[in-house]
Amino acid sequence: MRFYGLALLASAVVLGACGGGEKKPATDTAATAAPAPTSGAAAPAAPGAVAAIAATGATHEVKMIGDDKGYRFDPANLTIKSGDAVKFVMVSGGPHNVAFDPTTVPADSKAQLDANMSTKMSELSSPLLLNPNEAYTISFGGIKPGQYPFHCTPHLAMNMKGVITVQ
Ligand SMILES: [Cu+2]
Repeated sequence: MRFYGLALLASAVVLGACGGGEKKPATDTAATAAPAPTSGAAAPAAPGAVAAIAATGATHEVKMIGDDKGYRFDPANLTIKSGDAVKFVMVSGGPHNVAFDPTTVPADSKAQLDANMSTKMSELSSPLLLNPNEAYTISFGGIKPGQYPFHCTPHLAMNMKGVITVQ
């Protein structure tokens, strides 16, 4: 939202100053480059592509911890509503990440969850968080009710895992 606001402001300034902006927002360029749809109704998505859906509800925090008691997510099990977000915060003992096993994620929400993860190492797998207070937030917008088991890739063998239940 903030980016759109800034982009609009910047465009207005450019237009006002030069009377004809030469720089188009990246979204315009992408839209122009995309193949023209036949319907002309909604903005077209590439075949098979799923757009991220932003969270609209509460943000739940999960700590990523590694200390003399072991490696763990805290809480490891949490129940959220579809549309909430989960913010994973690196506390100690990193690197940690959050990864969903593509074989255990409910099939009808797999593509949406993958789209909602902004940067990734691979499908359904967040980048590594190295430093304390680094965070990675996942929107559960558009995610259907079900159980979403997750784990930390570097510490999977140390049982660093949990389950998000979406109601
Ligand atoms: Cu870990």
